Amino acid sequence: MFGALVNSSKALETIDERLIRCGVSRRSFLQFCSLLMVAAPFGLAITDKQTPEEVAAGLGKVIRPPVIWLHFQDCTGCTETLLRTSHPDLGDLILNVISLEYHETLMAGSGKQAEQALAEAVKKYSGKYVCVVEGSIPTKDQGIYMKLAGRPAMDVLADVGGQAAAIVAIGSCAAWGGIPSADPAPTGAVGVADLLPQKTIVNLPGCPPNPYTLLGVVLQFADSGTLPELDQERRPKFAYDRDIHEHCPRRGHFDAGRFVKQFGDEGHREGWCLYEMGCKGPDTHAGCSTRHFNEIPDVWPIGIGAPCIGCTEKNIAFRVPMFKVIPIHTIAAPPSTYAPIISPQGQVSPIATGLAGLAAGALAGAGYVASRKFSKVQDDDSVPGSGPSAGPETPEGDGGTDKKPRASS
Ligand code: FSX
Ligand code: SF4
Ligand code: F3S
Repeated sequence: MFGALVNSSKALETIDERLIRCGVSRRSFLQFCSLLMVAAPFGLAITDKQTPEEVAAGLGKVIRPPVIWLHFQDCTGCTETLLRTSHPDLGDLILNVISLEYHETLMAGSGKQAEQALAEAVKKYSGKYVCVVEGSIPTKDQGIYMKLAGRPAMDVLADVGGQAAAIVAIGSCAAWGGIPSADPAPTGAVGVADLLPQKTIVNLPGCPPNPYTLLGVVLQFADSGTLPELDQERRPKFAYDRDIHEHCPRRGHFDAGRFVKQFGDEGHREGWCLYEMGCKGPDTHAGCSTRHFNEIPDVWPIGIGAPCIGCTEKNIAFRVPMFKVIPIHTIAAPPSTYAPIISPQGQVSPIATGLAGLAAGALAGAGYVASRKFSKVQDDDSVPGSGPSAGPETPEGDGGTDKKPRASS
């Protein structure tokens, strides 16, 4: 796309030209391509290849996409996750792959100089740039709670976002309001799509999200002018199609009934399941369980022993208390009917085996009791998605569930 729109003006160079000019090693570029392939194993034309060399060959010909990056109400964690790579040259490479025309945190200029840079970039690439928005936008009281050069953030978004070829809302704040929109939302914070519903917008929620998802989307758009397939929340399916629970390395402990009961207990030290500590993995769509952060294995919330807070889900993160236990919507068994927590690891109990059969469709025995007990939790009105319709009816006097919602701290 940018090849057609921008190259004629010789304003931008290809990724290959840039990397050669800046002396970036081939090895670093291939490493970058490998990471892109891991982040987007399917659903993106640019990574739908057999080897990193093939990805590099295609990517090298892409014109570096002009990107204008706006900051609103945020913690800058989204920018940090992009640049805090474990290898310094990788962070440098990212800034060579895209053409970052404006970014308040990274640019040297300030004041009038910065405003001038923004105006010039918008004018020069009008209709051709990708606008990345980080942070939520305050709307209460005509948006006076955040101003840039005297203009409310809402106006800046309408102007800069309005002239973009596409907008990427990076992070939960830009996607749907995030932390600033948590009750009582004093500034009336909303996400980009609430203000510019007609624009082409891709939401990349996460607090923060995986940076390679951003790069994959931007580079595919630069290459072909197309976006990956999105879900109903405008999230690219290649990164948000599965839930954390599905591929969580602790899933075996969940299935065998081994749960952390308290931070620091034996189960926590052994790496058992964090469901009873409020883990929202069963209801959270994101790729974190297989695509870790900072290119370091196990660097993600559950990998370091913290429950998933559901940061990619607008009805969970900053809405449901962090340590509150959520219902399981798929057929699964409650811990009370599984093997006790003291059972040795590596042994699958007969009950758990029976529940595997239940998942395959055999609604019988302990599994049936299990699913009925879970409906006790599902009836909790304060939990989104819960309620009588969310699961089988719970008979009175069946003992209920032994799960108690925890107070948030
Ligand atoms: Fe929000 Fe980005 Fe959370 Fe922070 O700035 S998505 S608060 S990690 O980083 O906007
Ligand atoms: Fe992993 Fe959380 Fe599911 Fe346990 S509940 S298996 S920690 S995602
Ligand atoms: Fe967020 Fe949960 Fe991943 S908290 S970073 S979606 S593990």
